[in-house]
Amino acid sequence: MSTLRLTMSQALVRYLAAQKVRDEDSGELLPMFGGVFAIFGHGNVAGVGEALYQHREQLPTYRAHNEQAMANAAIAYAKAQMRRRMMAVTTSIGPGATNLLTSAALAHVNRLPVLLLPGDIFVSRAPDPVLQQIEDFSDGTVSVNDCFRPVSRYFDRIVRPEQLFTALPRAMHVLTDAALCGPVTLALPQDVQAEACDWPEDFFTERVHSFRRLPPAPEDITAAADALRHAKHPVVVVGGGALYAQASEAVRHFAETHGVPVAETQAGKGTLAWHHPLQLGPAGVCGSTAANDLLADADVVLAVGTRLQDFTTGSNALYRHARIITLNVNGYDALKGGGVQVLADARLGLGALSKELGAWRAKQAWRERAEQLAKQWRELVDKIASRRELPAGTLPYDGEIIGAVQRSHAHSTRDDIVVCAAGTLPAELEKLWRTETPGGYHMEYGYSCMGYEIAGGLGVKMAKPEREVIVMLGDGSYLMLNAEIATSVMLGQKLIVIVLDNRGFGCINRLQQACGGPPFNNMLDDCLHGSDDAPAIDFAAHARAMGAQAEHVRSIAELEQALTRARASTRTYLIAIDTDHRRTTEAGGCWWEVAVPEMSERESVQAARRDYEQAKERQRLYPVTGKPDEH
Ligand SMILES: Cc1ncc(C[n+]2csc(CCOP(=O)(O)OP(=O)(O)O)c2C)c(N)n1
Ligand SMILES: [Mg+2]
Repeated sequence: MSTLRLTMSQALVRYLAAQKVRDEDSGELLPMFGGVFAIFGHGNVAGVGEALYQHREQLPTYRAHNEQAMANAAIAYAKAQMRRRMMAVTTSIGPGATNLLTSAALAHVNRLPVLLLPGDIFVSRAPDPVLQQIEDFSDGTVSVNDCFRPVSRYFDRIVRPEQLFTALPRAMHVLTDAALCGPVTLALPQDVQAEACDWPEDFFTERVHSFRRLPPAPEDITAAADALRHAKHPVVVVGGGALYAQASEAVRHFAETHGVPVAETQAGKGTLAWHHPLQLGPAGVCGSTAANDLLADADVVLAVGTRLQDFTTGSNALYRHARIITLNVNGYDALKGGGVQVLADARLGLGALSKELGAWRAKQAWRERAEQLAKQWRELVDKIASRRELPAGTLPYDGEIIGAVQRSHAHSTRDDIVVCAAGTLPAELEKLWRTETPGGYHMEYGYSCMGYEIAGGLGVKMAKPEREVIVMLGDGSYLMLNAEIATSVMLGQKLIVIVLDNRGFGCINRLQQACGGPPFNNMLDDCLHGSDDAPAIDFAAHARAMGAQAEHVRSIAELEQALTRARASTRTYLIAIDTDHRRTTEAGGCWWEVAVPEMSERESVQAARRDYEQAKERQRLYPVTGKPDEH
C-alpha cells in the first residue's frame, strides 16, 4: 500500500478536495466543497493556511471580514445549492472560533450543512496559556470550542492526525444525510494541524457522494391514506424539506390529483408556483388570510418536510382540531403533531401516498372555497404591490417597496433570488413576494438572525452567479453586520442591497406596544441620546466607502429608477430608502405566544395580559387523535 507523508492539515484539505457530487442536470462531476472561507490567526495560519495554499487550485480559499458573516455566507451557499454542495470555514483560536457560534446555531436550526474548522489550543499544553486561551480551573480538557457541542450535529476534536480516518467519513455522512444534515465542527488544535503522519493514498481517492432518498414504509402510507380519505377539510403544508427533496413537481401533482390546497412555510415558499390555483400562500403569523382561514377549519393537515414551528405553520395556534400527518425524513420531526407519521423523503412519500389514494379527491365545496380564498389573496397582493403614488408626506412601507422590486424584474434577463432574514421584511416578503422557481425565495427564518442578509447574499451569489441576488434588509440588520459588502466588491460577486431605513427596530417596537409596553429603546428616537439629535446614518455613503455603488432615494418612483441602474450595474449596488415604521400589511397573520407580564402597573400591560390568557386557552397543547369524522 503506497502512503503519503502529510501533515494533518494537508491530509484534511486533500480529502476535502477529493469529495465530489454529480450535477443532476449536466451529469458533470463537481467538487462537493465550493471553497473554504478563511480568516487566519495564530490558530490556523501556519497549519491549515499552508495546506490551503498548496491546494488553492482545487479548493479555492476566500477571505472575508467577520467569522460569523463568512460562515453565514457558507451556509447560504449550501441552502442555495439545495444542500447538494457546501463550503468549509476555518478560523483562528479564541475569538475567531467563538465568532462562529451563532452561525453554527443558525445552520443547526435550519438543517443546513457547513463544515466548521475552528483552531484550538495546543494538545501538548507546552505554551499554555497561549494567546487567547481561556483557562478552565477545574477541567484541563476544556477550550472555548466545547461551546460548539450543542450547536453541532457532529463534533470532534482532532488530537492525533490519524483521527481523521474516522472523523472525516463521519463528517461527510452528517453533511450529506437528509435527516442528520447540519453543521459539523472539527476543532483543530494548532500543534496537531502541523503534525505529520503516513496516509494511505486510497484515503484521498475521489469519492462521489449520492443523496439517497428514504422510501416510505407501506404501512405508513396505508395509515396516512386512511386518515386523508376520512378528511373533509384537508390542507397540505410544505416546508423546507420539500424544497430540499426537490419535491415541487410531486407537490403540484398531489394537489391537482387530489384537490388538496397547499400552504407554505418560510423555508418551503416557492415549492409551488405563486399563481397555482391551489396555492394558498404562507401559513402562520406572517400567513395569508387564505391559508390561515383554511387551516383553522382543517380536520387533517399533511405536513410535508416541515419542523412544524408554530410561527411559520400555525401548528399550535391554528389547527387545533386537525389530525396531523407528518411526512418527514427525520424521525424527530415526524413525531411532532402526534398524529400519523410517514418517515420518508418528501418526493417519494408524496408519490406513494398519491398512488395509494388513487382517485380520491377532497370534497368539491372545500376545494372551491380554497380556490376562491386563494384568488382573493392574490388580488389583495396585487393591490398592495402595485401602489406607486402615496399621499404627500407619506413614506412608503415594505409592501410598496417589495412591489417596486418585483416590477423591476420585468426589465431583467436574470431570474431574481431575494435574500432576507430578520425584522419587518420576512413577514412582508412571505406575504407579498412572488416566485415561480424553487430557490427564488431565500429566507433564513429558522434562526431569523439579524446580520445574515448581506453575508448570506454573498453565499447565494457564489452558488448562483447567473441569477440576480437581491438582498433586502432593515437599518438594524445592516448596522449589525455589513462588512461583506466589501468582500462582494473584492470578489466581484455583485449584489443588489436594498436598505429599508425606518430608523430603528421597527418590528420589535410594534411587538413591544402589542404587549402593552411604551415605545422604549427600539426606535433611535426612543433611545438614550448623548445630544439632542438622534443619529442619522448615511447608508449610501457607508456602502460607497466599501467600494459599492450606492444611492439614497426618497420615493417609489425614485426607487424604480434606481433599480434599473442597480440591475445594469456589474458591481454591488446599494439603495437606501426611508420607510414608515408604523404601516404593515394587516391582512392575514395569527396569534403566537409572546409572554406578557402577569404583574404591571401599566393598564395597557394588564389588558395585553388578559388577551394573552384568553388566547392561551385556545392553544393546541395535545395531539388530536382518532379519525376526523369521530370528533
Ligand atoms: C442577532 C439578532 N439579534 C436580535 C434579534 C431580535 N430582533 C428581531 S428583528 C429586530 C429588529 C430589526 O430591525 P431592522 O433590521 O431595522 O428591521 P425593522 O424591524 O425595523 O424593519 C430585532 C432586534 C434578532 N432576530 N437577531
Ligand atoms: Mg429598522
